[in-house]
Amino acid sequence: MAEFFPKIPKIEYEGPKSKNPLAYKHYDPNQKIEGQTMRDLFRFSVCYWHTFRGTGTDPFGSATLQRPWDDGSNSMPNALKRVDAAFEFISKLGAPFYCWHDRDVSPEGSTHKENNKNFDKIAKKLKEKQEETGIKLLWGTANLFSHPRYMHGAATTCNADVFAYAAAQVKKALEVTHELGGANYVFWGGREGYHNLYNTDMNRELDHLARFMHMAHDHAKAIGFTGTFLFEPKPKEPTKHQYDFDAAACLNFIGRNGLDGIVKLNIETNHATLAGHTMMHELEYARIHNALGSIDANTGDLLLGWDTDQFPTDIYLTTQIMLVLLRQKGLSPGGVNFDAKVRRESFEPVDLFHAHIGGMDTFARGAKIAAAIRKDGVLDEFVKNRYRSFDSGIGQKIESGKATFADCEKYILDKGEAAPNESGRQEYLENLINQYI
Ligand code: XUL
Ligand code: CO
Repeated sequence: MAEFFPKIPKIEYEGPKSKNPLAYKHYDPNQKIEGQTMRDLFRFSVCYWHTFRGTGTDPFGSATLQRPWDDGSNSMPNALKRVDAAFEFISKLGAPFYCWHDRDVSPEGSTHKENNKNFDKIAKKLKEKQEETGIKLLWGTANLFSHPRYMHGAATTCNADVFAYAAAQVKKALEVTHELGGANYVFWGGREGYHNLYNTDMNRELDHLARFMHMAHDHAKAIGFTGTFLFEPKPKEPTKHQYDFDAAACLNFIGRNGLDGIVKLNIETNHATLAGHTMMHELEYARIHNALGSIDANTGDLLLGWDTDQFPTDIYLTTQIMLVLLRQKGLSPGGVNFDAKVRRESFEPVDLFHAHIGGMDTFARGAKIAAAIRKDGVLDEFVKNRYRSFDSGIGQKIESGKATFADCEKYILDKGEAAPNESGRQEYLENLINQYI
């Protein structure tokens, strides 16, 4: 069979001195970081939607991206051919995983019966290609936002038939994810939110969303799917008030609806910054709640302020991400999925390689830097020391739940004034991190 990327060789690790743009300078899949190979630590994944369905359209202009294998149609032969192009790309890149929405890989039919028939045929081909190349499915998900039927949302729609349609769609997406050995299943809210409370019963909508997730979990149990469910926070776009605003909102929803331990989080960088947080904040917030499942690796542009989904190239960012990920020894069964797209001006197929190579190298560098910081123990030591007043005396009594307000009052009345504060040394610590970058 003719190749889709004929001029591109298999991308290899050549080390930091290499000048070859089509080689890894830092991502060496066999190199170990804190006892784990980079391959296992990152579990890099290529997303099907941006990389194989992106066209370069924006609200002002039409498609720009050259994808010679794709005739732009919604036909099955085109979808099947795209699978070959996708697996050639992912194999040459050397990424171990990929992920999809149902409609990225499989054309929408005129009935749900036809959807399922198309999906079965595509799934068969995906399975063959997975077996042939060893590439695995990191997660599957369903597109519950593009079709006009989902204008009011899917699980949070006001139309019960649309809820039922979404349930049928997720049932099938779960079954295909399971059939393809998917390690996780993602819920991103899509249109699960609202624009105006004049027409919205928020309580009812949130109840329906919880019901939907429980129904998905019940079906997973019925078919033997044991992968992790992941909820992906995003504060805005497409609705004004998304119910999955940030990690804290998602965790509140999970806890309030009996989904603890069933649903974890898939944290995306650009969504974190749109919510007014840093990625490091969102990751640590999820981690301390034992809910950091996977990440969508990308970055936004703070000067633009929408979901630009750019590839990550900032070493400070990936250092901060890796400082958190190394605390929990990586993400498995989750991974680092490039939910990112090349700019519409980067229209040649080779740009897809530059983008992913850059993202993987930036993560590898961040991991090396984070591991060096952790090895010296400077940050951990500083933080531990900062809270030492809680290791004994009144602090220990407070932490262990043995102190009452009355105990605190007596302690302070006896003492007269609190012990003096110490400097937080933020600038000193920022300088210290710079020494490792
Ligand atoms: C949208 C987004 C989605 C999810 C999967 O902003 O990030 O692509 O990752 O539905
Ligand atoms: Co995402």
